[in-house]
This record gives sequence, C-alpha cells and structure tokens, in this order.
Amino acid sequence: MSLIKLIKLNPLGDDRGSLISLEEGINIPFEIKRVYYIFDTKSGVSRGYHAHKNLEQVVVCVKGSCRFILDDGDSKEEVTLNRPDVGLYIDNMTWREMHEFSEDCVLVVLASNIYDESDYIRDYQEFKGNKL
Ligand code: T46
Repeated sequence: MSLIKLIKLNPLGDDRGSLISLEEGINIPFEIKRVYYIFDTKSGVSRGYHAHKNLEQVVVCVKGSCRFILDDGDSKEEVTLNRPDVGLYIDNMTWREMHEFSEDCVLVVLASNIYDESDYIRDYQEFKGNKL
C-alpha cells in the first residue's frame, strides 16, 4: 500500500472565488486538536526529519509548493504538494522530510493532538529501532 495518502478536498467556490472547508469526520479522518501553519521558510532550507509516536496529521499546501518524503522504515516515497485542494495524510510512526519550499509556500497542518515534544522521534536510528 502506498505511503502517500492524498485526500481530495472539494472546492466550494462560486463566481466570486474558491473556498475549501476542512471538517472532522468529513474530509479529516481524526479529531482535530491543533492547527498550525508553516510559512516564510528560507530558501534552501529543509524541515521535518522526525516521526511522531502517536500523531496523525493532514497537510495542505494552500500556496506555493513543497516536496515531502515519507518513510515507514521499510520504504520511502515522495510527493510534491502544490495545490490547496489536496491534503496529505501522515500517520503516526512515519518519518517525514520537507524539501524545496517555494518562496511563497504556506502549509496548513491539522493535527490529532496538541503539541508535545516527547511525542517526537528526531533520531532516524531510534525511529528505525522502534519499527523493528
Ligand atoms: C510535522 C511537520 C509537518 C510548537 O511549539 N508548537 C507546535 O505546534 C509545533 C508544530 C512546533 N512548535 C515549535 C517546536 C520548534 O521549536 O516550533 C518549532 C519548530 O518546530 P519543528 O522544528 O518541529 O518544525 P518542522 O517544520 O520541522 O515540523 C513541523 C511539525 O513540528 C511536525 O509535527 O509533522 O511540521
């Protein structure tokens, strides 16, 4: 099964423009406890390099573009997010890296839990060890 799980988000626009609604249980498959956004990432910078023990997330690139690499310990897959009507679902125990942020990139992230640094695995060898 592919590591890249994309959620198609239905635009509700009319002749004034577009609108997309993110709703728990409708197009977001978990209880939304936190929303954050990533913007103004400097040129050439990569982010991520961690997994979460117990956190599901959906990432939407509402502007610009960014390349994600997901890794479940056995295989790696990548996807470029560049449209506001697609969400990338990231399950727990999935290593993620984000590369090639465009200057105007804005990522909106919905998360199944509040921020907890102890939920992060930031060491790749530790991540691989946890997957055994
Ligand atoms: C993820 C990817 C997609 C907080 O204080 N609260 C928060 O809710 C978050 C997300 C971060 N922080 C602090 C922790 C760090 O001092 O903000 C700083 C930057 O966080 P981090 O280095 O983890 O950022 P990224 O872009 O590497 O990763 C983030 C999320 O942390 C992570 O869960 O999956 O975006």
